[in-house]
Amino acid sequence: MSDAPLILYDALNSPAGRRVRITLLEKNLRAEVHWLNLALMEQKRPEFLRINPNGTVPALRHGEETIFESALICEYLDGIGTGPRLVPQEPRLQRRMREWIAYEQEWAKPFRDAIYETYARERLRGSGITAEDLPARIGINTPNPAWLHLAQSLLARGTDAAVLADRVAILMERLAWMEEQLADDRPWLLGDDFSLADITLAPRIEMFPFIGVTDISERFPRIGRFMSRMRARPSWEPSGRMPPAGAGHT
Ligand SMILES: N[C@@H](CCC(=O)N[C@@H](CS)C(=O)NCC(=O)O)C(=O)O
Repeated sequence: MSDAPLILYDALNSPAGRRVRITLLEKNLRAEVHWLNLALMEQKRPEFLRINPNGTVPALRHGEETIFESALICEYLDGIGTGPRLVPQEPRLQRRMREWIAYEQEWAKPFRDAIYETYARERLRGSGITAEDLPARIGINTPNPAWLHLAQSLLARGTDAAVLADRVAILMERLAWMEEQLADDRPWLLGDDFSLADITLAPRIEMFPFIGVTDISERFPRIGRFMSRMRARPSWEPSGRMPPAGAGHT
């Protein structure tokens, strides 16, 4: 195993990034974090696309290794860190863990639409950037006009309440399955043992207030209890800490 430092590319309020931060803490590992400014499309810089061709955070560099996709990064960290395994050894449980990850990845899509209607738009507007500044501010990060157009459309119009309501309705439908799975009062998604399934779902559920849904625990009490257990873990609070001021994020 490389003894090179772990370098994490991450962004403020990224649920996918928080999975990696939780895993680092659970596995007694430390990483140097590079905070990218998603509003300014730093994740689309050509040099970052060589690390993650999908242009999203998180991504990890470890010596010669570069890894993208939060679940794959977390599996890698589980292999190199210390402490209880987060990927179960038993094939049946491993399959179920991957099913939870696939479940979340599917509803990350409507969630992303909802984020564009809410937090992403506010983040860009709140950054003080004007429509006139935008081509230059985005242009230093990416030559791809598609990303400028996306930012321009966010700045130009307000929230589409109908799109937001539809995406929230889809997300509530998806969460009903998770609530049903927890009917047997298991402490963690795979049963008694904490795993990457829990680390995958919890940071996403924590993001619902960002799209205006503040009553998840009332709508889904078992998910609410799952989140309370998650928040009680020593890795939860530090994994949500803000980057140091001036670290280039919004
Ligand atoms: N499936 C990916 C999702 C990554 C993702 O969507 N990251 C978001 C932040 S949570 C991002 O970088 N968004 C910026 C963009 O899409 O340009 C993973 O789990 O790593």
